[in-house]
Amino acid sequence: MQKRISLLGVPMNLGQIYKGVALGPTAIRYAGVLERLEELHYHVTDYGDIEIKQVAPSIDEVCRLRNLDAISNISEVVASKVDTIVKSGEFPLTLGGDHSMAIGTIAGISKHFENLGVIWFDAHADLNTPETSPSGNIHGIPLAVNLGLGHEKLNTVHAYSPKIKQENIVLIGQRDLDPGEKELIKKLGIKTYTMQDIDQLGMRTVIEESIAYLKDKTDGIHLSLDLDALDPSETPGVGTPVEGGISFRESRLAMELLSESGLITSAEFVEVNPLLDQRNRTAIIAMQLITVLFGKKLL
Ligand code: HAR
Ligand code: MN
Ligand code: MN
Ligand code: MN
Repeated sequence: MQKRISLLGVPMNLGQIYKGVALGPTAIRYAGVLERLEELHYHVTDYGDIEIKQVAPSIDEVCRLRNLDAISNISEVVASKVDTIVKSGEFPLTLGGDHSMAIGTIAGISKHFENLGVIWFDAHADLNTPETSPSGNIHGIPLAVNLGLGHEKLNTVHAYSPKIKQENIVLIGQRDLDPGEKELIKKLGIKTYTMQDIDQLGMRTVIEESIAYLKDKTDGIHLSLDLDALDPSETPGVGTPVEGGISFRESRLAMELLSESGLITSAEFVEVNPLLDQRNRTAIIAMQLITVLFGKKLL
């Protein structure tokens, strides 16, 4: 794996209702992510946090999405910054912040790839469109946006669309899918490993199959890891917890296998909200998973 890492915080909190998710990047830094990566002999440049100006809450009158213009503008800033990082040859590691940040991160990354693969590790699919979103919360739509199926103001961030192809996506960990998302997954044939699939196959097979599925047709793989993929008993500090999730041990195994594959070219760890947490547990787990992704061994 690339020995130079760029760390970037995206304290985005406009994609859902809990303000405290803006403290996610700080919480993961306080858990010691930079020091742990340096111990693994990475050269880490911390670019700090993107500035997120707090705006008065708004709902678009036509599409009912919340904070649409603000998120569109911030996504442009995130995309430019991440684009610069990819150009510099460093590994972009972004910390969130709510999952709407993936509109900007993937916009900045995918420009540099013909066929970017995406692994979406999440209790949710984040595949609502403005039409199917039950909440109007933009953290529920970023994957649809990246397929060019969101709102135009989001689809066209960084001046191109779509960002990714449906056949280059793997979903892992889903257990809370809205009707429109289920329909879209089936219609587009998106490779999906729900919790039920993980229970039946085991995480090792799920990751091996995911790698085999993406390996030959992609020229890079972005890992988008939402901490709510894990069970809320282990990562309680998330805004939309869903029972029956992936264990820390299964997640660590997934990171080990992805690390060994050498195929991951960018990653983001999102939805950490220390104000909903106990003793920063969720950020500490995020930090631990990051170190395993970057090659930390138990022995
Ligand atoms: N599917 C629901 C919605 O669209 C909830 C989405 C929750 N999303 C996240 N990101 N936490 O995965 O509102
Ligand atoms: Mn998500
Ligand atoms: Mn591309
Ligand atoms: Mn989620």
